[in-house]
Amino acid sequence: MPSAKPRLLVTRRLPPDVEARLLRDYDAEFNPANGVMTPDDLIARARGKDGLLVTPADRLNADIIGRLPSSIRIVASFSVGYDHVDVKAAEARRLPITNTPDVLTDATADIALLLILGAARGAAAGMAAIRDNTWKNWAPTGMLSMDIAGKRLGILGMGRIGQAVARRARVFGMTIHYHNRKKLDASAEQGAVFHATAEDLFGASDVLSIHCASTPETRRLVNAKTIALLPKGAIVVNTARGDIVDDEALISALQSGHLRAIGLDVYTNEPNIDPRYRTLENAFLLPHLGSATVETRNAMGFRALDNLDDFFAGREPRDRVRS
Ligand code: 8YV
Repeated sequence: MPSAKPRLLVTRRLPPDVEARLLRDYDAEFNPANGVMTPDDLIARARGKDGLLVTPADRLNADIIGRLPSSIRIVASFSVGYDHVDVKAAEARRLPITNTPDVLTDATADIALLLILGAARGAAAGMAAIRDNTWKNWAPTGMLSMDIAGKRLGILGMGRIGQAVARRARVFGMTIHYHNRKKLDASAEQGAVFHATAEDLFGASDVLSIHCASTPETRRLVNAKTIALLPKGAIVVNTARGDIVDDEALISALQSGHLRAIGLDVYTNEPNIDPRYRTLENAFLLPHLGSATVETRNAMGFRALDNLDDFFAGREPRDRVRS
């Protein structure tokens, strides 16, 4: 007898509580290898399914969307970012795409603060000195870094996560500047200074923290030209998407001393990052941990399932994204 539950292909293993709900409500096929599926594998396994639950590692470009079986009626992404999906191509096929906003705002903002503090306070070099046993004595002039109190934090992209970073950074005594497509109203700004262009923001940022989505407009927005606008000794932090930054320009600005330090959680071509990053002692680097807490990953999974539940119950999914 055919199952009455909607049939889902789930491209990666998910937290146990999320999988338990999935198995209760769906006829779910998991990816036993738990690696990133090749496009051909994904398309083959999607045959006979009603929906897909994917992650940012699954690049759903127009070609792959065009090759998905017609039985697939929805794609829910386990992520807030949806630059891995060609939403226009999906719309052309009337295929709804959903994401998981809100639930990872705090976790990602926390990681941005960790990067700001880690970069400003020389944490990477400090940790290396402990690990390599090269810390020989405490010195009044040793390993001096930079206070963040009193410094200007430039937030590129003042959406949910950018605003959550601003709230935290104010507590640390930073003044907030931002650039966003739209100026926020005063209650959301909380005194933050709006800059009409990214270039203006760069000129006013002792620390630049990236929180915009990756789009054709923002790709490589942080490049040799714009980095040159940052004051000498500035810090760049990225918890958004690697492709917003030009690696070559960032690394050479760090090597030349124009930048004091960087803090990165996201990279171009993850996890095969530019190997030069590993050699830079003023680079505080994390492996895409923005949303990686038990609480947040559970909430993301439940949010993705809420969207699927809505869809299969005939309701508009709450987090449907548009091109
Ligand atoms: C992870 C993210 O890529 O949600 C996003 O857009 O960038 C990250 O938090 C995601 O959680 C992995 O599924």
